[in-house]
Amino acid sequence: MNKLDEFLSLARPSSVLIVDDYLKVEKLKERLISDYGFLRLADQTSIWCYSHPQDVARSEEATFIASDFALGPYINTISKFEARNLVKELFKGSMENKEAYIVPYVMGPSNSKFKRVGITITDSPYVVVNMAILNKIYPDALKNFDNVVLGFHSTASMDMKKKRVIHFTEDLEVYSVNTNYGGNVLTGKKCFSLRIASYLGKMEGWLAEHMLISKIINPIINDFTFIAALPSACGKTNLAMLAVPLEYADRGWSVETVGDDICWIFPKDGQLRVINPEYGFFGVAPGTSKRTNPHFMEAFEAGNCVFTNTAVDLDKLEPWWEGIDKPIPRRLRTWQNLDLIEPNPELGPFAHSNSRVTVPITNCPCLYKQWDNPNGHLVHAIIFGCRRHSGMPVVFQARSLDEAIYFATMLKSERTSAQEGVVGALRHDPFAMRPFFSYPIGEYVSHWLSVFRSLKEQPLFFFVNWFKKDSNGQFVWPGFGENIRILEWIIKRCACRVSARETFYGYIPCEEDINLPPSTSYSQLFEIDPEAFEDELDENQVFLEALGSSGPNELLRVQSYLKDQLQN
Ligand code: OXD
Ligand code: MN
Repeated sequence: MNKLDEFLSLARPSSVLIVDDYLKVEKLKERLISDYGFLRLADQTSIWCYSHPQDVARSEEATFIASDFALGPYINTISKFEARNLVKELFKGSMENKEAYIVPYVMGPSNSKFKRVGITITDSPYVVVNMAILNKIYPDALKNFDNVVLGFHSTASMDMKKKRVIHFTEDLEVYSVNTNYGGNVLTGKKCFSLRIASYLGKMEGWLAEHMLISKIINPIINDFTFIAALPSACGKTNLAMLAVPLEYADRGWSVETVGDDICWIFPKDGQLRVINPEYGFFGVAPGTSKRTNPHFMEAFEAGNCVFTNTAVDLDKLEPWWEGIDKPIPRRLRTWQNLDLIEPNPELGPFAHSNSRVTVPITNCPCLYKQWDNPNGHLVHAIIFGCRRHSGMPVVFQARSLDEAIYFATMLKSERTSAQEGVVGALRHDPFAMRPFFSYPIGEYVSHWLSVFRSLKEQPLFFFVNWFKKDSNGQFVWPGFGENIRILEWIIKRCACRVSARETFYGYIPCEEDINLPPSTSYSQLFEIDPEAFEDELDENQVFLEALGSSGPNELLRVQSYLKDQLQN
């Protein structure tokens, strides 16, 4: 018996449908409307859905890696034996009286040697409809199960206390149960593309990262490619599809998107090639507007989207959320399916702060034409970003590979609503991968160092923070389209067009080399309190020690160099 049959005899669905074409997906979309009370929106191709009120974000506490070894900080481990027993218990009869859907799919361009394939079995039509946007249906995956990543998902009883997402990295299997939230259940996404793929990358010499991929068309370096890691809900999608201000557009600048969330990185002939394994976006809705991300708004208008936990304007049958820059609708359905007439704004928010839009990548008006080039894209710059009101300048460049890896490991960011828990608290988020590590962080850092040391051409490393505030709590940087000014400096550094000012934490722009908007103050953007930095180094020391024996010595060396420099 193969693994799929074994699973089916455990979960016991009443019937099984192989979803090997998009017509079947359309029928399931119909079912979401007829059986689940979701809405078809005015464009006729997009739908609106809502969720269980406690199933609105990724659940880090419920996510596990099955391993017989302790894997260190940020990884919940469960022994393989216990995990197998738990899977049996949680999935036993979980699909009774339900239909099971088998979805074969490919990640990455199907004609690329970098591609990987997966099969997901689920009892949730919502999952199928979303996966058909984010992944490409690929019936060939069913021919041979070798090296195929298998995802097993059941909404079961939706008992939130029994929510689990369990990964067997060596066996290429993921089990997700008692949840229907995208990041927990779209097994091609975080589970496969990050957790399983980064484990495979470690074994095979490549990297799977929580990064966007974008091109900048510009007069300095033709076809410039950068990849950028930012924690969840910190602006990856906005940066990936940045709309440049007129002043830049008139001078031939634009940003074109390759991917907004996941990047697979392959060293090849001494260079770095990257692909986006996904076929769509799963972006945060609140705050998105014609002003903040006009390209994403245009992508929604192209249809075939799934809006989850937004509000709906019932007169226009259009989605609505806080920050959309449209008045609160007269007749509104809230994210929890409550209909209100002329709602009192104080009763809001009406959309959940982590409400999402699932969008086909081909809807993106600024999609790079050869986004799915089977050979991938050559990387010029790597950016790490975070959300911090203090302690990090708006941009700096790392002075060396070791320092870059040190600062990436020590990345910290304020918590957002993309994960369950209290929003705003500063927490370590190494490489913006904290929720997605599947093997010890120290080994992960060593793997990065070994991949980058093998290169003949090194990309440059930069760190950005669009969220720095002044002493009155006001943002010091306007963000969004204006971020192109920072990217311009990054390109100039990559092209060796400008020198830089060295500080105790790295290189920052010389005032005359960066085109700052008139409303900003150079010193506010770049100044960091040396005493606070020193405290942070002490705290980093504790973090490094927690990595234990797997923490590479390079990080300790950078740590003591930074400390000496400060003291001198
Ligand atoms: C996402 C996330 O959905 O990081 O991309 O949570
Ligand atoms: Mn993400």
